[in-house]
Amino acid sequence: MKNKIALGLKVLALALTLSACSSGGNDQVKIGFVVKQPEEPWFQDEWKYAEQAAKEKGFTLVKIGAPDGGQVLTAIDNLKSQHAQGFVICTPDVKLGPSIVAKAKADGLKLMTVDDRLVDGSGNPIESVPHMGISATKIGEQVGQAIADEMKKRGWNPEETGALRISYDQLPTAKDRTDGAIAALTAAGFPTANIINAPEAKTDTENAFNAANIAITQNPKYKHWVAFGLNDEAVLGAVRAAEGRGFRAADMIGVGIGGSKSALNEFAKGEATGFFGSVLISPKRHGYETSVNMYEWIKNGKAPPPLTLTTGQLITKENSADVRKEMGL
Ligand code: FCA
Repeated sequence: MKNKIALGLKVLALALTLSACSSGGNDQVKIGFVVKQPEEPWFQDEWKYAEQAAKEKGFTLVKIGAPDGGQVLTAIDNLKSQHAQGFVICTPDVKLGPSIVAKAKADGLKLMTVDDRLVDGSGNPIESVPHMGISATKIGEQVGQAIADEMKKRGWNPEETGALRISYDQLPTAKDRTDGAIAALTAAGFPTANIINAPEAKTDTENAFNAANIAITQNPKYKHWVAFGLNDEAVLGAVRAAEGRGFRAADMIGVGIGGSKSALNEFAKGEATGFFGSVLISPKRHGYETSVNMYEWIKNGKAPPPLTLTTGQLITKENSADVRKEMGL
């Protein structure tokens, strides 16, 4: 009897040791994915692909929405208390750079940024933090070129056309994108004087609508409008504002950046819309690849590439399904 109990205890002890060992594998890696605007389809897609990486590699993903600086710092502490080893972040304000770097260091967490690159006190990118962003200027140029081509096709006189630059210049990638669009437009002969700056307070549709509405009201002389901004939401806001002022599909050419649900819903509408196209970028690369990079860093000590810039491709109502398929989306 005594022997049997002793054997039973031994078996139990062995079982406990084994279960502790099995959780010492991949499932102990925990990675945070913090985004500034969790309601935006782009960020939901990034999370979706980060989840895919978590499933494939067998780590735990902690998704956190942090729309302001206070919430970013709380999120980092929260990740530490959950025993995460690192996180990927798209910050609500790139100027939080030095605080985010300091906090991650104090909490012993590896840090990588996505979409929006952290800047230091002088506004220069913090190069020590690995980053994946889009090739902002190039993609902006694709937007401007698409608008110029479509204007030509419609035979619009540039002198009678106003361009809405929905701007958010405090974010370098946003400024680069809109500057790229202007460069391509003006290279195609668009008059600089007709480009109206319409600053938005936040990078969502509602704020873009308000910015565009003011700009259109203040510039009643134009017969047609074109619009560009840092993302699809900016351009959708401009398209809605133009509609409200009587500029419908035939008198508006808006080209966004993103190509996620916001753009696809617009393309799926029965009636024509001034939202002509979008430069599709890859939430898969930005969500899946950054998460795998972070995983490799934690698990195998392999640091991510210091800087990765991804490309984009123009989609319109006609070709969006095919191009998305090509991109593996
Ligand atoms: C920024 C924008 C997002 C998305 C991302 C790639 O974070 O705010 O809408 O375009 O870059």
